[in-house]
Amino acid sequence: MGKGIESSLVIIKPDGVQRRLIGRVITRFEEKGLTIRGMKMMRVSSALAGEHYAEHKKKPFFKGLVEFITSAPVVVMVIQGVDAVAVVRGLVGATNGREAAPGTIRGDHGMSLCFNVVHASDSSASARREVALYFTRNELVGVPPADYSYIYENRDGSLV
Ligand code: 3AN
Repeated sequence: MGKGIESSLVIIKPDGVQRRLIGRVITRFEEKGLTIRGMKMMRVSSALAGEHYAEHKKKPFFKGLVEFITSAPVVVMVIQGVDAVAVVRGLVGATNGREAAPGTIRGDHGMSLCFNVVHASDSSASARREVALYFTRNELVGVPPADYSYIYENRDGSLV
């Protein structure tokens, strides 16, 4: 059963930005038929990184993860579509770039577990929490793209 229209938070991490992969990553989401509802380039503060990765606070890699995500600019996006959270995770691939399937963003562009090019929300609840951490309401656009009637058929989900 699908979940209907969802938004997912995607971050092109410092490695993706420094390696000039911004355009390629955005293209994957656009080509799929997903919609970008908000996007900005920013530097993540330690406080924001701590909140974002709160579930990993006790993990041995937490400090390195916060250092990495705050080390250089990132691009954050809100990506919308029917079942967007699962669809985006599928496009992104497994956490470790060496294990991620070819054809996924991580599978095609990464060799690392920590430097894995993108972050994507792992559930609808995480997505809501993460979107609210990075974006204010007025930074998100609400106009449905003109091509929706060619991307979705009526039975695909309740369209905005
Ligand atoms: P995902 O990003 O696939 O949801 P999570 O939520 O398990 O993966 O981990 C969040 C981030 O923490 C990953 N994107 C990765 O950068 C980093 N990470 C996860 N596990 C490890 C680990 N064992 N060692 C170093 N970094 C890790």
